[in-house]
Amino acid sequence: MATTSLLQLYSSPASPFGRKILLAAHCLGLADRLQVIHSDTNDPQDANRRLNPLGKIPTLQTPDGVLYDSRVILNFLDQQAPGQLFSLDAAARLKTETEAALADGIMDAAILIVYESRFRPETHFVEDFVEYQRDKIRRALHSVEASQPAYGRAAQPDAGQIGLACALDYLDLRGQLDWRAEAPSLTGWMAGFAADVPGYHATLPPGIPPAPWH
Ligand SMILES: N[C@@H](CCC(=O)N[C@@H](CS)C(=O)NCC(=O)O)C(=O)O
Repeated sequence: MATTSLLQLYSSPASPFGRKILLAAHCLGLADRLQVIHSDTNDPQDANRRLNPLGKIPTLQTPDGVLYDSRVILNFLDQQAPGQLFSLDAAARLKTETEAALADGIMDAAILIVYESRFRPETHFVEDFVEYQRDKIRRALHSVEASQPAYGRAAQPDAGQIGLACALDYLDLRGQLDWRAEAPSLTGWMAGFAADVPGYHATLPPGIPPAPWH
């Protein structure tokens, strides 16, 4: 690693984007360099808001400055150990970045569904908006299912695979929809990922309902 200093990761245990960073750090053998600082994105006094004007998590404080969002932080981690999160081959890297963007899109839509009930009074809940977000998740899952996924990178998942595992577990945590019904092949994929990938169990969000792989 270019720096041996401690890096402060502002996140929360339920955040799928924050988990993505923790899981990537585990896979790269960098987890002991991360000091996780619990952040409450709703708290106006939260320290994260002084670092990241958007008030979103994850945010990473490095000796050279503050990094956000999770894609940028993944790039930073990749620079410490090039070739695993993203291929060294330019075309293969773009493919992985696109897969990672798809997983991020699932998480974005899933979070908007949660916020619909968290920030609006029940009488103003807009079911059409929630369904619009659910459709994004369904289409994304169908596109992954069409690729006949099978996990086969042992302890070295790429950024797209790390994102997908975090997205599926977040759907289980919050129950926005049943991804197994949309993409049945992903149950075998998750079992393989969970068995092989270091840090999978250690980074599971608290309160996630049981599944055969955890
Ligand atoms: N594009 C951002 C998305 C991060 C994000 O939406 N994080 C959520 C928590 S999982 C958050 O900070 N929400 C609070 C807010 O939107 O103000 C990333 O990749 O880091």
